[in-house]
Amino acid sequence: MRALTMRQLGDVIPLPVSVRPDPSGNFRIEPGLAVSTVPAAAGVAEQLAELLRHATGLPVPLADGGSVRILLGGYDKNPEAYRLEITADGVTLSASANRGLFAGIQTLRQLLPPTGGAGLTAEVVLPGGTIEDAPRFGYRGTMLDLARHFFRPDEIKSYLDAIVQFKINHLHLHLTDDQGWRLEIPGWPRLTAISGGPGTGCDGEGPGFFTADEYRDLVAYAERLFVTIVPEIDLPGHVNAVQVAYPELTRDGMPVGPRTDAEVGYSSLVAGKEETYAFVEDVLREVAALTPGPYLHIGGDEAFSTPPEDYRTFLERVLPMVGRYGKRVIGWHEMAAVELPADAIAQYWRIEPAEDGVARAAARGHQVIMSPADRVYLDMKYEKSTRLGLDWAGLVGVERSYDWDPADRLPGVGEESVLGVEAPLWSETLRSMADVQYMAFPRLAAVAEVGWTPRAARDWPSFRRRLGEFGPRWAAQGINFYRSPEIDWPE
Ligand code: TNX
Repeated sequence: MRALTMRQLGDVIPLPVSVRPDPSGNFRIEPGLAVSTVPAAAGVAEQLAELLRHATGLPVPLADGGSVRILLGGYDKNPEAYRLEITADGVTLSASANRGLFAGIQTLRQLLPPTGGAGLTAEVVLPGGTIEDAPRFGYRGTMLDLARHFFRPDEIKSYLDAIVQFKINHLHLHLTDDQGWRLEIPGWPRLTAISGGPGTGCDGEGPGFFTADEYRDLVAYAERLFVTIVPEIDLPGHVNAVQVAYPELTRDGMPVGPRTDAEVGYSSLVAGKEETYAFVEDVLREVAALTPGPYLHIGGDEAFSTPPEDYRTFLERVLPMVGRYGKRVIGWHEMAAVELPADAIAQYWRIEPAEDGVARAAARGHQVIMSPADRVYLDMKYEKSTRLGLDWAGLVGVERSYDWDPADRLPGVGEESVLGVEAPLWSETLRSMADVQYMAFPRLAAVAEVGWTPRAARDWPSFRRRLGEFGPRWAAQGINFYRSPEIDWPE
């Protein structure tokens, strides 16, 4: 048997809060490896066993007395916190909640060799020592734009599998926009029959939609990975697809044609029409009923063709609906121009600090999700020559997406006001999951560390080195990541 490369205990993304290596505690994986658990953690224990089977080629049953021990309870109040201890006789993972165990499993996974199926032809050794870890921010997200290009549920599941490795715990789905409507709504069948059908999306190349059952199934899959789905219905602008399907929702009731270009800001629901609110209420009620997570995102961005007075009137009617259906509202930061419900969250995407109500909202106690486009928009090109993506917020290399901080980005919005970070991926130029992977990786790994690791513990040289080591892992997983020249990728 030959020794496989053994990882260093701290070679993990995001970097854990505390890493204490102990070389005397290196643990050699041997035939007979088993995972012991308590019944309340059997689900995550099986997820870990499956990863170990894949990495080692061993059968790895769940069994009492197994050398990989999963303990639940009494560790830390933060449900995502965990402790991982590796000694010569085994591995002990503890957390107060299953989601903490799941986070710990993602760490342990990165300490296994990058390629799967090593079997007994190679020796697998885990580095000894103790990791204690907890997130800086509770919300660490990414967004997929399904309106400009639809991705099927199985594709999104594979994307979820890829992002949870970095402890990303929210997936925001941009379900509606001028070019398409991607979720079936009872009573409004033409939304999806017409605006989810053939020829929708940018260049007409992104057709498709979820039935309610498909959406429910996707949300349940995400829940097993401790990811909260955040559905977005973009209002009152970005609604051409609605008006194509239901012309009675235009200002003059006249039909409008479908749009497959990438313009923004030309469409709007009509604040002065009762039909508008009947429609919006049906949609929000249905989306809230289908979504177990706490959030409902109502867009609110780039409503350039909605007069400011109408924008206010519209939101004053619609914001309370979200609360009535039991959800906490999120909107793009433009929403902060109006009086918000106490628990409302603003998602900040601007590229320059500007006084547009976000700091005022923070002063009144609102929380903010940080998504500054010049740092975390995954649809920005890495460099001029990047084939995919846009460049209106500048070029966003890997270091640029890493080397910033959510708590000092906007004066008046400090650590206590920041709920977390989210990296949106708009899909005007994307045509496949391979395109999504190329734009997301490696930058999403950088954003994940920005959201998880304490600021004082982060630095680019360390991240850059750890990221390089991730290359073979992505390659083994078949992920089409961008081999940025900023990183030394091992062969
Ligand atoms: C701005 S950022 C938009 C989207 C575009 C994106 C392209 C925001 C809330 N709205 O409509 O897809 O730029 O980068």
